[in-house]
Amino acid sequence: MRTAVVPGSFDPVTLGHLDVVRRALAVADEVVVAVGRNAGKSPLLTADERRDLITSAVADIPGVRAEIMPGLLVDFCRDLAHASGGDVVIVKGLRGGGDLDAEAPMAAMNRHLSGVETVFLVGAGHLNHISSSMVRDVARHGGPIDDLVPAGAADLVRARLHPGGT
Ligand code: COD
Repeated sequence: MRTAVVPGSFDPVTLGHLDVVRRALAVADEVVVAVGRNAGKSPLLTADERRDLITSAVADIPGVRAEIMPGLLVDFCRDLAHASGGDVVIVKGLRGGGDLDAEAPMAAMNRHLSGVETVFLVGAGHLNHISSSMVRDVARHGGPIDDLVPAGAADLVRARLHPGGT
């Protein structure tokens, strides 16, 4: 059994993230979407909210589930490997060179810490412009985000950014 861990902040999860999650099944028997904390970011949504949005979005994809990752990604991977008795690989999406510059040191550090490898999937061209930060920014200024995120996410982001409904 091979498990792919797809980690991220997912604040909120986007259609770009979900494309990578689906495609991760090409390299693993099951996929665990790990909702983590990026030390450089202050999340808009709670970890429970971010996990629940993903759980709803992947409900129709067998072999995919979402969990909160409380600490280091490598510790999360090690615990999963112990629980399943199988192999774990990290899977991430790359939208372009900027992502590679950011992701390569993380992949090297995770391999250094634990030996776990990271597999990169090239982002789908029509989704490469989507990021959680841009979704939040568009919504903050009242723009439409419904075709960038899965059902339920847009309403939650808008409610959090505009509690009075304005
Ligand atoms: N198409 C394809 N891929 C995409 C798209 C898209 N449209 N949008 C985003 N992605 C990819 C990103 O390249 C990234 O790989 C991934 O999706 C997640 O993106 P975000 O923005 O949701 O998440 P990040 O980058 O903030 O997540 C960082 C982590 C939480 C994974 C990282 O900080 C982490 O591992 N934290 C746990 C603590 C830890 O282990 N730290 C040491 C790391 S070396």
